[in-house]
Amino acid sequence: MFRRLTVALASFALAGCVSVREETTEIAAAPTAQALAMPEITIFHLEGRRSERIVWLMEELGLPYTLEFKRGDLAGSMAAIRAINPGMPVAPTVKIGDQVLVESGAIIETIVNRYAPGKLTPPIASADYADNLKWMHYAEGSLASRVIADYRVWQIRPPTARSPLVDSEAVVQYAEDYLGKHPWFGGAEFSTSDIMMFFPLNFATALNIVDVNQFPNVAAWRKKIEARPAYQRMLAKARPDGMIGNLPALPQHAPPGPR
Ligand SMILES: N[C@@H](CCC(=O)N[C@@H](CS)C(=O)NCC(=O)O)C(=O)O
Repeated sequence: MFRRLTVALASFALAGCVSVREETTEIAAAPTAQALAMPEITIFHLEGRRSERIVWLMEELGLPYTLEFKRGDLAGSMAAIRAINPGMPVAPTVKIGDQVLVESGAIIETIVNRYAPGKLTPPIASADYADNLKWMHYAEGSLASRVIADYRVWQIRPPTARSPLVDSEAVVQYAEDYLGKHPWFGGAEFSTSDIMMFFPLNFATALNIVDVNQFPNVAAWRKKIEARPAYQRMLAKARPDGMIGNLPALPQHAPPGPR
């Protein structure tokens, strides 16, 4: 399906003055997607960990799923993950029909694009669409990777100076700045990137990797998330006893000066 787009192109005439030429280009418009029939979806879960993203997504979409975990027993839940996915035993591991998947971002995109097309996703031609996709990838690619690396290093050797490279504070600050101008990570509306961003932002602040007080926009966004009925349903089902197996927080450290 195509729509015609008229593009105004500036071109320089030989005389040196600027003229405007009209060109017509054909661009593919988003096809009207039809939801596919959904096979059984089983979420192999660890309480309080990234597999909550998929439970939360299914609650937001109102889609059915089976949740597999051993309540209050992270090692037992992990054994079930290892049994189904010995090569990459991580949470989430999700079985969609016969296919076993890892990587929460890929799982979320697969479920939305196949079984709930257009839901929790900004319109494809909008700037919000690209922002949503950016934060979907940023959550693991830039944010989680850096805060987890800093957490591990700082447990052994607390920071004394800001890194000249992009560090934990910088990756959270970038999110903070965006939330100063937009209500959600997908721009105007709650979208899939909010689900992706919640875990690493929470990890960064709850474990003192960054100082929560420096990021008021993130704190306000977090309150809006926690008020969502689907988030609360997720907590009731996926974390019925609250957070278990807490990792130790870092000692509160003053941010060691500017970069
Ligand atoms: N990038 C992956 C990360 C998955 C991941 O590392 N999950 C953690 C729990 S939050 C895990 O299973 N860790 C077990 C391990 O590293 O051995 C995703 O987004 O799904």
